[in-house]
Amino acid sequence: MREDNIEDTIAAISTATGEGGIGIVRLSGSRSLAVAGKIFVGVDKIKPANYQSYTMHYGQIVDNHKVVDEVILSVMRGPKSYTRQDVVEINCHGGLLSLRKILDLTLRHGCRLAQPGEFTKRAFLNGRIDLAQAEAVIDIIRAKTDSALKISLSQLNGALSREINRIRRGLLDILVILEANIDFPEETAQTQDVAGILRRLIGIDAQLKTLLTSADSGRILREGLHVVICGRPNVGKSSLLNALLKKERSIVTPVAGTTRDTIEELIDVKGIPVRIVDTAGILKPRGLIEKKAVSLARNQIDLADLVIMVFDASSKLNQLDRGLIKVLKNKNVIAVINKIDLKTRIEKDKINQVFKRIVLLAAKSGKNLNLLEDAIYNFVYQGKLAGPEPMLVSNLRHIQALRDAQKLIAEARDIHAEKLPVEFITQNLKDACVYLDKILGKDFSADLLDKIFMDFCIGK
Ligand SMILES: Nc1nc2c(ncn2[C@@H]2O[C@H](COP(=O)(O)OP(=O)(O)OP(=O)(O)O)[C@@H](O)[C@H]2O)c(=O)[nH]1
Ligand SMILES: [Mg+2]
Repeated sequence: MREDNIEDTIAAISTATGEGGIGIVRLSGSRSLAVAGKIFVGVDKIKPANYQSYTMHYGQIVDNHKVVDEVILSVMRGPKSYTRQDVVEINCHGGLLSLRKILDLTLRHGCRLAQPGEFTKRAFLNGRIDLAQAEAVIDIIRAKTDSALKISLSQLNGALSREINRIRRGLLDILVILEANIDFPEETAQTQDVAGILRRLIGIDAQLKTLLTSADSGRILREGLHVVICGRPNVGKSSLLNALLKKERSIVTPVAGTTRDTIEELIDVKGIPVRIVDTAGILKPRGLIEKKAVSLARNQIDLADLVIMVFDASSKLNQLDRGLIKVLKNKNVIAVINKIDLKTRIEKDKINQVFKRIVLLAAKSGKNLNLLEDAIYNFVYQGKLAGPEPMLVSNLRHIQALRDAQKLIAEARDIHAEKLPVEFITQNLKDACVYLDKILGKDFSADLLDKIFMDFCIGK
């Protein structure tokens, strides 16, 4: 059972552990200023209880007249604070001992140690931010690339919440019309409504689908795009990995069958985190090791978000190429025609018939490598460049709720198109609303909150 009474005044070290220039102990709750008054002596000789909001004060933390540290105290009075409660932040020296001693003093004078994420949870429970915004806080802390950070910031800003609210309002509008139709059927022009409501349902379905499309890119930006390089032996797969990595990671030799194990690396392609895997060339396996290597490569292909199939420009397509094309026909593939510095013999149009994304390059010299990076980037954004305010969903919980809502709306749309009585669809619309409410946290359980905030660090 979590101890998380919102009336308690809580305290925690809010900066990362380890040595740092400064460290922060944060307090939130009605007794924050009173506790500060017991441990802080400002050079201005004013009691913290009398400090104005948004002011900073230089002074000392003292324990029984003994100086613990020299600090700056910041005061943010509720409701205009992170948690909407009175918040005090003590900026002290960043050593663990100093931070621990100050935290300990606050606990001795009436604070309770904060649970993970409890400051942000209070911001949510006190209505300053909704649940989607609260979740964005942890994503910001964890973001690995610029793009991931951008999505999380826009989510914290409320971009996603505004879009969900807009869809929700659209649903409620339809429900109002439907309820009127049920209560006073003779007063509403039934025939006109069917077309009008159908149009609205189609619109909402489209809005949900747009959000879900963006979810694919969102998930990738959060978790990384899983890219697998494959191709027959000796086409230059390892050379391509090294070129993308800009270092000699994978062994390159003129001997076919050089790579036996799969090699995985994390790279940043124009802000997208990419987990890239080099595999053994797919060939007709002879020995046991080759068999194992080929089956490992095939497993990797099954797991990939995107496959880069490498061809050798200087030779004609052979049986191995054709076999692999067949395997990859229905996957997300970028075809790379490598070694364009050599005389070209490959039948490019045959590749073009199967794969719409083709890049010609030379891995050895790095020529046209940027075109491959562009192709990966465009694959993630489906050819659409992210707008000034990318409306991206990246959180799995949100994606699931949106999928559930969209399913219900699509079903309602089909039922309504059949001109069945409106009672048939009102429940769908209400349930879809509940799913949207879950994203925003209008409808939440203690369990859900525990699950979400458990992931946070203490002090946030
Ligand atoms: N001319 C030319 N040669 C290249 C290019 N890229 C790779 N090669 C050469 O092709 C040979 C094979 O390269 P690798 O990168 O080892 O090929 P691989 O596909 O990983 O081969 P396996 O691991 O054996 O399946 C090496 O001799 C490379 O130097 C290129 O762009 N131009
Ligand atoms: Mg190799």
